[in-house]
Amino acid sequence: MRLTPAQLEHYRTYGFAAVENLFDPEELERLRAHADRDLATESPRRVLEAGSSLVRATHGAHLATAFFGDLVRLSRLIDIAEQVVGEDVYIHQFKINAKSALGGEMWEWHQDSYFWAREDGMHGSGAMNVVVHLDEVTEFNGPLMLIPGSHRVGEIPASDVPGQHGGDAWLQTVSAQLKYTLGQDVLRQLVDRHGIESIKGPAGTTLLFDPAVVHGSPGNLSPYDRRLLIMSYNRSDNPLADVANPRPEFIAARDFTPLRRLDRDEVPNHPLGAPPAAVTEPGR
Ligand SMILES: O=C(O)CCC(=O)C(=O)O
Repeated sequence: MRLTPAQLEHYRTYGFAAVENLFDPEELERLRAHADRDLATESPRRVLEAGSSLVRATHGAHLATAFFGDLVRLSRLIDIAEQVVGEDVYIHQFKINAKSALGGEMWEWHQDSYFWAREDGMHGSGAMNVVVHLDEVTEFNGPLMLIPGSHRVGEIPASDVPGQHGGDAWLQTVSAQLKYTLGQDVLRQLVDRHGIESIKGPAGTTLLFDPAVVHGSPGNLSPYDRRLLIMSYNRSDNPLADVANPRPEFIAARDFTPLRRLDRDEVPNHPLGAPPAAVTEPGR
């Protein structure tokens, strides 16, 4: 599957593009079942909302489960990723964000690329995010919000909350109080110029976005969950540099081997089976 020239043009101009019908209803059902299984499984990859037993997210499910390991290798995804970034790709990050009903917390405004440069040593611009919404998204359950065109501004200075290093320090890069966020003045200038777009739509709504696009999302005050998957592809020839305190492999993969496409472009029908294996650190 390839993007149309209009979709590609939209992506280059605004930093994001919607893709319709990437998954059919049965495939979406499988995605939800396996996402729920991963979210329900205790593991070092799983993060809770601060001071709560609600699950915020899991990371690196593609390393821990055959289902998600195969999902990222679907031709339809690799075709699009290669079309956009122009080369062989691997998965830098894989997140399942739960944004639970009545308590899923916000994501502050940020650029993913800012985190990836500082925390992971990713310096080129060879990456692309694929977001698949597993639930209907409305203005009430915490939609993703983007500042269109902000990827063309480049790296935008962010506040740096002084943090610890090693151990659990990576949690600061995925919690509701993010390590690097944009200040009000900078945001105001950006929004004055570019506006804000919020992504709403039925379950299955799929969005591609450039990791340099400024984005965030409010908390979920509705009685409906807003689960989503984010698969971050990066060019295999844009590997991470060494950094002093690398984040765990399940947050920032260091195996840059190009992904091989699955033989069939079908969402795998693996039984839910046993819970996913624990990912141990370092490596896999
Ligand atoms: O789940 C969301 O609403 C936003 C997620 C996000 O910004 C991120 O994972 O970097």
